[in-house]
Amino acid sequence: MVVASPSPIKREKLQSSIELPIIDLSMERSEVSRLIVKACEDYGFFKLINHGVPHDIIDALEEESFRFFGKSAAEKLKAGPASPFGYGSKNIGFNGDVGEVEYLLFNTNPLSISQRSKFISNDPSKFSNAVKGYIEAVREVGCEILDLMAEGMWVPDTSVFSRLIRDVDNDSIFRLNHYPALPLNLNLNLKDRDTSPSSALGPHHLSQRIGFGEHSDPQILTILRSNDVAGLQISLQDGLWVPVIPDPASLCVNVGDVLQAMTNGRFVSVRHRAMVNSRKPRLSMAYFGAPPLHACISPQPELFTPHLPSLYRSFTWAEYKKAAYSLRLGETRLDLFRK
Ligand code: GA4
Repeated sequence: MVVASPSPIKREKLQSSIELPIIDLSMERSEVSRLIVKACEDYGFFKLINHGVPHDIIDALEEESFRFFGKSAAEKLKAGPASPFGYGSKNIGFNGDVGEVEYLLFNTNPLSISQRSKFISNDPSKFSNAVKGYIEAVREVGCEILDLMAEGMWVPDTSVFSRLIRDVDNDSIFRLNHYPALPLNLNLNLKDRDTSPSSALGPHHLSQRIGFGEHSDPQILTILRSNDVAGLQISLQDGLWVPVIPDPASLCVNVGDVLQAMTNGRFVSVRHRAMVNSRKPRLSMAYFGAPPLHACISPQPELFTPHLPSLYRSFTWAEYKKAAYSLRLGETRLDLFRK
């Protein structure tokens, strides 16, 4: 295994927090689909309200998750290693990426809980029912959003995207992330010292620690719910990181690489990362809707224009997933599939 060397401290541009575009699922359907398309073109991210996932389902899973992450390290390790499914701590993927995060990663199809749930919870069926209930509800929301996207882009086959995650062989996964509260990093790196008169930071400064490094999500669509602790940041332009205001009542939806390819680049799979909060632990639950391994991914011909012919070659999800796992977290892997 490759061991990562600590990344150099870079001076980064950080913008004040933004409110993502808000999509209210209870609004009129054509308006919702129009707004979703706009958000996916402009930001690759949006905030979903009135999503219909019952609060008791979310609360049950949050409670079970905190109970697990509150256990001793030795107890939690019994639910590991993450290969890739199971409990993992600090290691992300297999190529040396690390972050201040611990997590449980599950295959949703079939749900890969049963063998491990006895190590995860003292009441294993309570834990697996909480995960099952949440995944079922959130998958329905995911299918609805994908149909609305197709409608909003006037793609005649409106289930062209949702069909992939409804497929009996879909490869969707689910992740519970726990970012423990950690003090700020004291950066004393003289080489990186900013001595310019405009620097308000002085000879050294305090910076937040990285929980999950910058990356794009490989799948079709990600649906993320987090507690009321800030941490998610998105990269809107090169080098500019924008913190997203946390909202536990909403779901945060983002476009994955496969959807960027299928929309011929009209939707953007935006790079994001998670920072650690210095005072409160952050808990996020992420559903990654993915096609079956054998599914052939190609840009939708309806989305070609004379100025924008097909940008990506056809590939299978198995091929793409293999590429993702063979590269580092922050790699822009979709470029390898450009024509
Ligand atoms: C990013 C999105 C999901 O969390 C994930 C991650 C996966 C992992 O943590 O094992 C990957 C990462 C994610 C992208 C590139 C590869 C695979 C780590 C990594 C270096 C579960 C996924 O599907 O892709």
